[in-house]
Amino acid sequence: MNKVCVIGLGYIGLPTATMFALSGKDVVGVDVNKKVVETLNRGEVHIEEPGLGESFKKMVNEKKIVASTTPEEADVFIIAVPTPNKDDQYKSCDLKYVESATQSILPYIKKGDVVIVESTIAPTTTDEVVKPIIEGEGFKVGQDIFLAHCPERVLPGKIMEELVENNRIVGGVTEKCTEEAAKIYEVFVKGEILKTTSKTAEMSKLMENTFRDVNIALANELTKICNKLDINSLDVVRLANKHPRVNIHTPGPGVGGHCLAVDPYFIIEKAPELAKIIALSRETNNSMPEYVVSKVEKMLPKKDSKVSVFGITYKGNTDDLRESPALEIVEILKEKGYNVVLHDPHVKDTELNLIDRKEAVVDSDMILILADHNEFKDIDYKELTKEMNTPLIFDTKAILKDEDFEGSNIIFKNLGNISDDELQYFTSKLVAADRN
Ligand code: SAJ
Repeated sequence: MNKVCVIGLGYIGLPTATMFALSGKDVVGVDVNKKVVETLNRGEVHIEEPGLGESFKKMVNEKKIVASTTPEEADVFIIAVPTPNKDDQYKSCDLKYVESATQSILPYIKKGDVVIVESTIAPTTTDEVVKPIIEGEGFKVGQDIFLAHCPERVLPGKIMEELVENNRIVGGVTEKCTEEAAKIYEVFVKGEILKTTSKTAEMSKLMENTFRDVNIALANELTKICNKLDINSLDVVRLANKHPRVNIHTPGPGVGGHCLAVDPYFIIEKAPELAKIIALSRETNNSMPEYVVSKVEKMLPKKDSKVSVFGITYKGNTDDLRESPALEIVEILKEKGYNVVLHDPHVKDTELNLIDRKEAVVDSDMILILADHNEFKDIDYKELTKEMNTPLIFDTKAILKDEDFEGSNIIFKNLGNISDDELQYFTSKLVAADRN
């Protein structure tokens, strides 16, 4: 194996292409976006990922990697294109990019080549969708062409490191396909290479993220039940997790990002009558933004109150806004008439009108924490809340503690202490204060 052709130069394809070049292979990276190809051929990268830029530039200078809008003949073809949700009933896996990427390599593949799909796909897609496209060209998969699904499982921010260190699932359409694909990853993977079938590989990848989604849903459901029964759910999570075999996840304002909020639907679409817990978990996690807003409404019955949102990303310490439940909460609050201002030290977007922390809290009625950025953990809230109309903090990410506010005039709420009883008492006090 000397030459690798990578289709799709995004968050996964570009680091993967760079990794093969660093390992001494000749690489051609293909992307439909001409601008991206031009940028890359100048030695610059269009995505932010630690360690990627320098390595890529070096490989371009050494002519080990080149970007192009069309594929070239190679020994290995790697497909790393997006697979979004479709707009249909099940939010099923949209394979249009995987299909067109496969079509695009047909004129360039030859006997003995290996084709690998890294994109996240619904179970059985490699067998039922990709294989027929290749065989339609007269090749026999398993004899002429070796086809496998090798899902990516790396964490943005640590991709260059995790591509090498993580264990890698390699699932071939036939045993020979698995063996041939495994050899490709042995070039740079230091983790274990886990050999299996393509459909087992597809399902394993999806279940990793589904496992997490279902567990978060359980925590979110627990919170709703506890708030009805006047029990602190965060205390329940903390105490139950003292058991050696229990790991209840953390309740929050919802589940975002490009994986947990997307992948479970690819399982549901294949067996909707059976995927009950998975579907219900999606529903539960999707209900959290409305739930958070309903609690804000109880705390701030006056619909023109000012709400200062701290953190709009889908999780802490990232600038990633994809599927962010925080943005959904902001939208619903605005629709209801609240005066919502946004503060997020990680996001650069100017269209969102982000403002700094101090400005955000002036005359505010609530600080609403929606992302667990480290910056929010060490703020002197006693000082900050002085500028507020009501010194009320609602922390939906459980980053602050009740003890932090003992003896202060700050009213501190989190998902654990907003039971129906608590809030009834709380609002009656607020209304009384307003009458005076
Ligand atoms: N969240 C909670 N409660 C928790 C944990 C997370 O509400 O206890 C929320 C987060 O705030 C966020 C969402 O869930 O909105 C997802 O965050 P995450 O950190 O669980 O996951 P991702 O999407 O950033 O990354 C996941 C990872 N998968 C697993 O941990 C099984 C990562 O390893 C994968 O590489 C990535 O998906 C992927 O590409 O599949």
